[in-house]
Amino acid sequence: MSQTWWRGAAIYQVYLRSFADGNGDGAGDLAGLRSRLTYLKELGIDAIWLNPWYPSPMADGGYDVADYRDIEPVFGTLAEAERFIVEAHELDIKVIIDVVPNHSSTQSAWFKEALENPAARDRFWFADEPLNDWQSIFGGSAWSQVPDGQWYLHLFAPEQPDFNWANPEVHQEFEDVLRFWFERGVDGFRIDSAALLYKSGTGYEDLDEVHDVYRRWREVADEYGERILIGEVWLPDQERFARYLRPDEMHTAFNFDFLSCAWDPADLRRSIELTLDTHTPIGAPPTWVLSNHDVTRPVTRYGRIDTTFAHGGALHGTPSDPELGYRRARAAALLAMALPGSVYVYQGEELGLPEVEDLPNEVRQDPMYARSGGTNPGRDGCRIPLPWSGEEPPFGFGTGTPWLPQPESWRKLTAEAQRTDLGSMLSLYRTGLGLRRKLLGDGTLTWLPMGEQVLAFTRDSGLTCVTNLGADPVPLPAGEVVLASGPVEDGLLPSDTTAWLT
Ligand code: TEU
Repeated sequence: MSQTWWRGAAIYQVYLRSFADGNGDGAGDLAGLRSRLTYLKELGIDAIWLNPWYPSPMADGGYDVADYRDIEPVFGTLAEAERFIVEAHELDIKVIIDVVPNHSSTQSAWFKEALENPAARDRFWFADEPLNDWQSIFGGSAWSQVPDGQWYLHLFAPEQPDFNWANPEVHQEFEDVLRFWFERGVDGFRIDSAALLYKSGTGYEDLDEVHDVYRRWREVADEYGERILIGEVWLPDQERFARYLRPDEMHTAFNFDFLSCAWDPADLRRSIELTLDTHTPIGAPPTWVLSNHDVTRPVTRYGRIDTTFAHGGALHGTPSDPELGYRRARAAALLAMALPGSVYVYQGEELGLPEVEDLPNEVRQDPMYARSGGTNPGRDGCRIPLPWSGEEPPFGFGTGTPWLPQPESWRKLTAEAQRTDLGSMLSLYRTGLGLRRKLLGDGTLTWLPMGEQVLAFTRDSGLTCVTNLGADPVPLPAGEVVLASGPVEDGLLPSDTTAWLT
């Protein structure tokens, strides 16, 4: 791969707990992932991003990290993680791991020390009374009290105390953590809640000081050669967003504008143009993201009347037409893959899994559900263990009972069932990612005028991508159709369909 593999990479997100279970305890693990690496190779991806794999009480699915230098025993061991990195590299697959610098776990050594010794509290935000009326992003107050009467800040769950980034010890700690994993061969970090680290009297989002942290992290990454930093930066202000991607900060950041965008030609065009306009001047490659472990699965979202992604589960359970959603998700996948920059595939997207919206409340584990008093269903519905094979749960996920129940209807969606079906979502992803490797990736695009309902552009390689978002079929431009998300007959592209032409 080229020196700058990350500029045009296809990155597959592994939510380890739900990927594949190698030891039969009902939770995914490194053994399961290692046994499925050839599946990922055949899918045609360049890199894997893993959600946090560190020891964790799992109050927030592993985003409550108790030890940044080890592996959660449910997932495996540090030695196994090292073997996994080597095996992925042997297949020419890069490994990106999650780092969580905004907050820790109440079970971390530092927080336990702070509880025992009030003189050791400066690594967190402790105070005699709540310093403000901030609400936790998961609901309820952002302040909780410890037995001796002091309060500490947690922007997320009470089990996730926020670090105090005004303390140089915190900086030192995270630079050491980055080195620890770079030395073990990881190719990059996805930085959780990256804009939230600093707090002031006025707020916590996107304070200017945060950029000093990433400048320093970039220096550390650069010491190890081609290693990358990817930011989770949810900021509507594109000028502020772009600051994180200056040449001496992060390499890329997730495109949440595109992820949240409605299935609408004008909205999508606006989002794509905004993205290109934001990234081009700073020379950072855009990213194209349709889903992740925090948001509604595209098959379900695109089948609704309101096709945007809404926070707080606002659209949960609203009617969704499964066939319409599936067709649009296929078209969206080829559109995202054809755009210049890197593309993300969240596990199960390639199988066309829907959001599971009818989970019994008693099995829900996401803290959003309990913290919101049940008004927000939380994110469990996009984190259901993957269906690999067979006719009934656990669908080859492992031998134990999966930690969240899988719908019976997923027998049609297993990787095994889709592997040999040329019309399946899996085949579309495999062919699309394969062609993308040869013809697409980084670069620019040129729009083709095909009317308001159609998004059409040509890439430097000569590949043309046409998406029809109108109700009626449209004639395709001249060229050979090399891939389409739906049936193309007599040179006509149906509604909600994408075609690639050379
Ligand atoms: O998410 C950050 C974040 O702001 C989320 O709360 C987001 O707004 C929400 O999930 C959208 O539905 C990151 C992780 O991706 C998430 O899984 C963690 O729960 C969170 O940080 C805390 O670590």
